[in-house]
Amino acid sequence: MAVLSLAACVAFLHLLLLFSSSSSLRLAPKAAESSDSARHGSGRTAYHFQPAKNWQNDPNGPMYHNGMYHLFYQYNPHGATWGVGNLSWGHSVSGDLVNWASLDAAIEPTSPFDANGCWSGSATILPGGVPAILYTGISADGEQVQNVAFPKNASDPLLREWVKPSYNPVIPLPADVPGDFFRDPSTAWLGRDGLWRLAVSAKVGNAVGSTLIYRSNDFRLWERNVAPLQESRAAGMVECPDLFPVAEPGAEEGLDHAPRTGTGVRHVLKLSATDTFQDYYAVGRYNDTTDTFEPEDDGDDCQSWRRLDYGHVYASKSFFDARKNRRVLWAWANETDSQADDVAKGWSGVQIFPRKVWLDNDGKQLRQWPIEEIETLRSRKVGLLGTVVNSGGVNEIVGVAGTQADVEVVFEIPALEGAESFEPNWLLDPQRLCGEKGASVPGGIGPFGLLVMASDDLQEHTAVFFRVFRHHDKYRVLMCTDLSRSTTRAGVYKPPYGAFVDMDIEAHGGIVSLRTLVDHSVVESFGGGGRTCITARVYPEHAENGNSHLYVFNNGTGAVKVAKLEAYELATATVNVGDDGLIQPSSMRRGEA
Ligand code: DQQ
Repeated sequence: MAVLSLAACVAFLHLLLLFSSSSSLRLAPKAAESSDSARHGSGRTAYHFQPAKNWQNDPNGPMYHNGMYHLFYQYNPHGATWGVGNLSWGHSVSGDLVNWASLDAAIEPTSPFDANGCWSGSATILPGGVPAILYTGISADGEQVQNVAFPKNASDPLLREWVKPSYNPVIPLPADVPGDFFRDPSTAWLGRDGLWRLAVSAKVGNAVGSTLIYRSNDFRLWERNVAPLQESRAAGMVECPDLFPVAEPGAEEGLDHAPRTGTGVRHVLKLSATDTFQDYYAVGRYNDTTDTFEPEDDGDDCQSWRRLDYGHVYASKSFFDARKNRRVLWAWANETDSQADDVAKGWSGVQIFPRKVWLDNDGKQLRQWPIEEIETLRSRKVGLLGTVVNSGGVNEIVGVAGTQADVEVVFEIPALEGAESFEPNWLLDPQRLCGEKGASVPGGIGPFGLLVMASDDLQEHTAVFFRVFRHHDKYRVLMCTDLSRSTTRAGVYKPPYGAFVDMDIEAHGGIVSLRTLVDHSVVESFGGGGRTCITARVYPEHAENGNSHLYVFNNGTGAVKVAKLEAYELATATVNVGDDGLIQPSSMRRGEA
């Protein structure tokens, strides 16, 4: 009892600290220490978002509200697997999107309209500042329906308790949609006519991946628009729709959903396709009268659109961050080891490090970049300037812990003419090309890049690299993450990942940049200034107990110059941990402290 009250006092002091600043949670990161190795066993991350234990999948309802960031997430409180009927909305809060405190689940499957699970959805800040959650409930009859929930006390800065009105579901299953194909309401937005809109995924009639629009004037009675927002007829079910406006090409600020007039305004539609388990997006025109979306350059099938990430990322969701006037993206990066491994370690699933997203200068593609708050974790720094890496060269970057690092490197190709010639059919399947031309296959210009999470003897390493090809009078840049040597452990999925970077390297003076975030089991890479992103999950055996190394390499014939390299060791963020003095209000209430 005495121990409990002491713990409660410590927790209360932390709670006071928590609110001593209106705009930021005082959850401090701590330097990477050897004692962290137990915590990081089996790939547990140091600064990517994870609950303390159990299963998580999609990010849900991210928002910035009253000086606080909220992240909800699909959570199974009863174990490390998905657990269909158990899904709840886990809930954490943060002052900086880096350090997080865990709260009680916001929504749990306790009502007839969600008795079999509370699935994905979004948050909307209503006029007057009160947030609302829209989510999919799996009803007692096993049907997917759309529900609403509101804070019990909107002036609670943590928004700890949520109320599900008894008038739910606000959108029952339509007659032409099968019971298990109607889900994932988007953030709602107000049209110029004063009506709310939301987008929701459905399979209408025969195998059509539709995104439907519903309108409402009171957030309670919703009416379906006859036309869908978009149809991906060749795709199966699509999920987790995200429609958002983007500022003019090259402008990095984000836009909220306020109605915008004029023909210049463009939107991005992101869909998650169940057939491929990938997220796709198109830049296009959203017509706010007909509530339809036309991709500008891409066809109707979302599976022919650009991918948000060419690695292992799904069910992404963005939100407008009014604090910093930017659009921020979250996404789920699932495990790639076995389910038995997940059960043994007691957890599964991480979120990508939050990314700022904006429309590139070319007006066609998004750029993505880790939010600047990551810099608060940076500690030791090492660098290179103007180092030439000759053919076959492998230069170690010494001085930062290779399991928790942020590496930014600018490569310069002195002579692009040495590039291999390109076969046009390679455009069809860059992932396969990365498999055939892995890091150990020499080329003309490249492969060159980083070896991360490398063991002393290099038996284990993950290669993130580029190859440059000559295609008629143009150059094409291929970016790959080669997992073939990432771990010696059996039973891990180790595909090659790859995509072309949509940039003119010649016009950029032969320069291409790479940024890679390394976090125990996550290797998250941004090529060409965030035009191409590849997130991989890795499970190197050597990293369980100690050193991991970092190298720059060049396995091409032509020399490559490292115009600039900055590698930072990153401290361990405070992410939903309850056993090191951090406040955890939910445990306090349950007397578990
Ligand atoms: N995950 C949720 C669904 C969504 C899917 C269930 C996407 O709402 O469609 O956990 O990963």
